[in-house]
Amino acid sequence: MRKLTLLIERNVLMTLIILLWLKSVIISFTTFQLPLYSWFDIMIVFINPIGIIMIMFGLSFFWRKRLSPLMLFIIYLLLLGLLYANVLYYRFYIDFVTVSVLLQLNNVGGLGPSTVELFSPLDTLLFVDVVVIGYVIFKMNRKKNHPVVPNKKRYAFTGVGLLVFTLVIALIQNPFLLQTDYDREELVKSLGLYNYQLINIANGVKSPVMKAFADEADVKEVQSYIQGNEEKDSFQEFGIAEGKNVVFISLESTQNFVVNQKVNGKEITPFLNELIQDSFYFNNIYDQAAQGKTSDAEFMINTGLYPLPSGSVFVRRPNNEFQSLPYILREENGYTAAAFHGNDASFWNRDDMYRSIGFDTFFSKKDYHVTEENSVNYGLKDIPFFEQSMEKLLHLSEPYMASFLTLTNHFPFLLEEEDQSISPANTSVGVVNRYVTTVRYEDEALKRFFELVKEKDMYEDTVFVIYGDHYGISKKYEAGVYELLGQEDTEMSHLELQKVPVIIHVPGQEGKKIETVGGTIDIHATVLELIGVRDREQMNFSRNLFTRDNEAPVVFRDGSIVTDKYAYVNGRCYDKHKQQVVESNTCNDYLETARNELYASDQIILGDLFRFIGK
Ligand code: GP9
Ligand code: MN
Repeated sequence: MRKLTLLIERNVLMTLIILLWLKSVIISFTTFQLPLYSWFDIMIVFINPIGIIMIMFGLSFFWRKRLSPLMLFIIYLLLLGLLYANVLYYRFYIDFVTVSVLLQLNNVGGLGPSTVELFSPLDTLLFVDVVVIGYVIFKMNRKKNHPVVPNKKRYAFTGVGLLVFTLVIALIQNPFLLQTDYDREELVKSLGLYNYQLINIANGVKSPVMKAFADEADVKEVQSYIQGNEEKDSFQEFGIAEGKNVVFISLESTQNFVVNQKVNGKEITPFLNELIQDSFYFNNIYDQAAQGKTSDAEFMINTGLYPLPSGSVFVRRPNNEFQSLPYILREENGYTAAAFHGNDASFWNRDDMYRSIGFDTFFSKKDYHVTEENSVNYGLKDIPFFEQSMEKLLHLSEPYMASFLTLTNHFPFLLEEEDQSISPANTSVGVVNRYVTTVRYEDEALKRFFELVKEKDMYEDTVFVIYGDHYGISKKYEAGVYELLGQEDTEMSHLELQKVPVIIHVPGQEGKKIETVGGTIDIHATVLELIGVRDREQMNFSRNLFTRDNEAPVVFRDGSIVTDKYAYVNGRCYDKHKQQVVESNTCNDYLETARNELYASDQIILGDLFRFIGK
């Protein structure tokens, strides 16, 4: 032991560099699922943390002749803390921490009830050395034992050299790396976690000034990427919902696999299954929400823009001008707009953002009678939520657009036994087993809502747009879904699970299953066309699902895409039907569309470009 402490004392800088490097590499291979397909990729992961780690430690001695072991230790702890924060975050979201996510924690309550579940006993291994090193450093500090710093020039040269080397190699491998910095997995693979965090901080600093520098010329540039100005195709259903009230219902965490799926011989969603018989049922719609979860889905539907690469637009840009559904419908057809939600008004910053989106009224938790008995998990249970909403709905001035957010089917999917009308599934994953019961509860709530709407004679004049807001079962728990469905866990079956149901029910219309491939963002244009609104000068990326070209890629926020035939995910191009990796050139055009659209959408949001052309 004495020998070890002496050894550390003499080589304290080297020891800390090696320890942090080792930990970073081990975590990169064991916790992060990086797209590593060759020995070269693996070698890069070994090399990329060293330069930046050296530079970070080097900060401690540039203004001193002797090393401050305490300072080194503090830097070590901070970097280790950052690494561990990413481990925990990644376990749940399969994503890396961004500055925006940290800033919005108070809007969304952090990881909530799930945090404890994210710890693993093995994590202690990451910290055992801290005790030993801490002890040595404490002793060194007391004895004022400050070793001389290494040759600063040589040290800086090596550190910066390794950093530049890492960057050059990364750019040779992927010339679009910095342009597509929303692809965090690719960034972390190529540059390492710490360099990724630096880029992230730089973006955090850059984005507030983008608004100040934006002008009308940006509008022209952005418009050149937009398909919305193209000639619109005619289709039979155009305008069938003209003048009708439009009710949007966001189904919390509801994935398409539950539709028509049985568990122990019982349908999970009997009401939805019946409803889709008389509705337009879009069964190939992918969840495009990003870190803003429900709020991202709301944002896409209301504006036809993509979510931001990090954080939620609701939190980051609540005071922008938007060309959103409430404004468009008010201007074109004199609609009013109201939002209904049984959670706090400030969650996801909705109270501010709903004003910018153009809602006239927002009924939130404070407008409902919420007790311990009628709430669970995040707030009011869906059945009392719909029941109590009816009075409010009845008093809206028509035609209206009403937006309901359900809540009960939220992770970790808690529900008292008396509310469970289907038994939990019996897979090896508890989260999935419970999910079945909360989805069924949500289905019962929908059924109740339709009963009430019919009772109050509001059914005939209304169009119902019902959609799953985003996935509910994260990758971490997906094994349970594969058990339930009897499927294998492959890249393509994971992609398939990213589908959410989209159901548009127009009373009196015959049902139709529409298999076009699309995404949540397309709900915006689809609804407008059904209401008969077109020929507006528009600046968004939504495509009408009735006429959508299957060749147009559905773009995910990390830059991956899917079409009816191909998918580009995790750095590889797939033929979906053959379930095979194909030549990556096959996906190039789609990826270019993705880059252009994501870039233009970010410009619109971060530059607040609608202020130049009006709502
Ligand atoms: C809560 C609702 C659900 O208000 O937004 O939470 P989310 O799915 O966004 O985490
Ligand atoms: Mn949600």
